[in-house]
Amino acid sequence: MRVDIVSIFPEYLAPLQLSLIGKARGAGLLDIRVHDLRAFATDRHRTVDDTPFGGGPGMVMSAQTWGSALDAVAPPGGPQPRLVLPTPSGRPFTQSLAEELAAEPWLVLACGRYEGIDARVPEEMATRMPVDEVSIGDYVVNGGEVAALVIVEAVARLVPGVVGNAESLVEESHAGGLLEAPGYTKPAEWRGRRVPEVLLSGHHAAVDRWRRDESLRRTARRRPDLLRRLPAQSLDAHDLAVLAEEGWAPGSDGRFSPLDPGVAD
Ligand code: JBE
Repeated sequence: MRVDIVSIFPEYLAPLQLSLIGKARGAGLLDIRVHDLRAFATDRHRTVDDTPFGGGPGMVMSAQTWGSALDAVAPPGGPQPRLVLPTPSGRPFTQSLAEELAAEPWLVLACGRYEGIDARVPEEMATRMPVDEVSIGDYVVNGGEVAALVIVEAVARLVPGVVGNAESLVEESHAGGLLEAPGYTKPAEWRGRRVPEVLLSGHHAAVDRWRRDESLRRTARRRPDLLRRLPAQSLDAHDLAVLAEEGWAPGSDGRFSPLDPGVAD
């Protein structure tokens, strides 16, 4: 997979040289190219922003600079990438979107700063490539670079070969719309706290069942929003019994809701 990242702070993307992502680049699985937006500014001061039409605080990144940069990265008329613009006003970035993006051969990430990028840029680019304005969460960071790191890491680890043990991708949190069960390692007792006995039993089926129960309980307690999105038909009778203990049951629409509204939710 090829990933181009455009930013006024290319050094912000340096962590992509480390760890799993860095190794995958070395192995030729990922071709990540970072570009300095300022190289596409035309004035003496390399200006990339201007005051907003209509007034208001802050500065807006100019369409001309972004247009030149994106034309240089993905020349019109040639093969086109999928363009991702991290912004707090984008649609939520989820594991499911990460899976979708991981299937693309080529992504371009456009990192905005200040009050964002002139809104005509995504409009114009959408005439020749798929464009997604994406948010990593309901909080504000100083620019799209940190969000780009999150998105690239979540996507890259789903590219075949990047994560050595493919099983760890199946087991982890969010894989099946549920949170992952808690993990433990030696010693079996630490400061008087014992590891759940079933994990020491060597009884694999019992361990799997216990982990499934913990996933369901954790999801119900910590992320009722995820539980509401879970199709009841994907669960067996034992799963339903565990969730009933947590105060949740499926309705006629096959969706979960609290048995005692206002308590579990
Ligand atoms: O979520 N995001 O993609 C952001 C981008 C820029 C600033 N804050 C964000 N949350």
